[in-house]
Amino acid sequence: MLNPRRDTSVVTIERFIIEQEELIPEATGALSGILYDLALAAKMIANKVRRAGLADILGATEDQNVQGEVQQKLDVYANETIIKALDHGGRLCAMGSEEVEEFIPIPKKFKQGKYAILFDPLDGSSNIDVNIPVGTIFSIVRKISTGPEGELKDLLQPGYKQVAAGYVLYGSSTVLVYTTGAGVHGFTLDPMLGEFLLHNANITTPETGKYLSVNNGYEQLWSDPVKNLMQRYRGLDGKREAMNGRYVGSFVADFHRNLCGGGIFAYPSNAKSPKGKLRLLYEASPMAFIIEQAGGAAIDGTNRILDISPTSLHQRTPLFIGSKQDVETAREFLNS
Ligand code: FDP
Repeated sequence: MLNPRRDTSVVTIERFIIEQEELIPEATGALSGILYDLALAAKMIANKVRRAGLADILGATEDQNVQGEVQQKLDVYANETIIKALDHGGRLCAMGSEEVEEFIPIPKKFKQGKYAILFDPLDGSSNIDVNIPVGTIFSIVRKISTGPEGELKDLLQPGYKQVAAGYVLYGSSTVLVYTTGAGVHGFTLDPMLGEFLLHNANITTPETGKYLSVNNGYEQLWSDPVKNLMQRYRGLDGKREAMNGRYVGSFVADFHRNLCGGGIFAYPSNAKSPKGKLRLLYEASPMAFIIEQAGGAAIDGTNRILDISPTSLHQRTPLFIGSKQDVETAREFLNS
């Protein structure tokens, strides 16, 4: 039987964005424009990722990124593609990339806009060479500085100020999921048409779920409360059914599976990484906006991720994100 939404979907991302924009009388189209540009960049990156084993784009460059990690060639390609897709439209005043140490200004030759964007161009990139899904994450905020050009403070805003956030998963198909604060919507790239088609409007995540995504390799470095929490999730204290362990090691892939099936992704602090690994502005905050819109929750162990005021572009945060009840369990264990 045909699934009328999926099998005959003629709702392209462009049409969907326009229809959403029409619901907001004061909208100028600038945010819609940024989302189109991101969809274009995503198609270009997807095209490159698909050809990764064929063209000379696998492997590392000679450089390290700001986190001291070796940069993959595709990291660099994805970063440049997003910057070039977005810098000239007159809609943005500043950009921040997980791959770039400093804030990225809009070149003077282009008009300045009223939004700022932060993005992780290719998350999970240590997986690229072995054909495991990777992703792009983005977060859009309003300009708050009053001068003619964007400033660092435009990027350093708490997550509850986001006007849009989303991710692209380059997996068995390419999926783009975003929110502008009115639900979470998912699109799949039809590679023959070159269009993102709506496959799931108003995605919600289960209240509690079956998937547990955590890197158990850090167990000996965890605090006792974190160890006890993981015992609970694994059903070892007899108080809940064991969750299924699933850890791709690509945050976007782990997040997407858990958004759809329910459960929790955790990257706790550990003795070697007291702030965990994930970046507040490029990873945790946008995904927190999405999960809350889908009915889930995200905390750093104690605080709601969206309430944290960032002090630097690349700051890290511990993260517990997913189904509401499973995140609540984390809060109980880590604050008792
Ligand atoms: P990567 O370093 O491959 O870019 O934050 C980046 C990230 O991947 C996440 O996508 C992933 O969830 C995490 O790191 C994996 O870290 P561990 O190897 O420490 O588990």
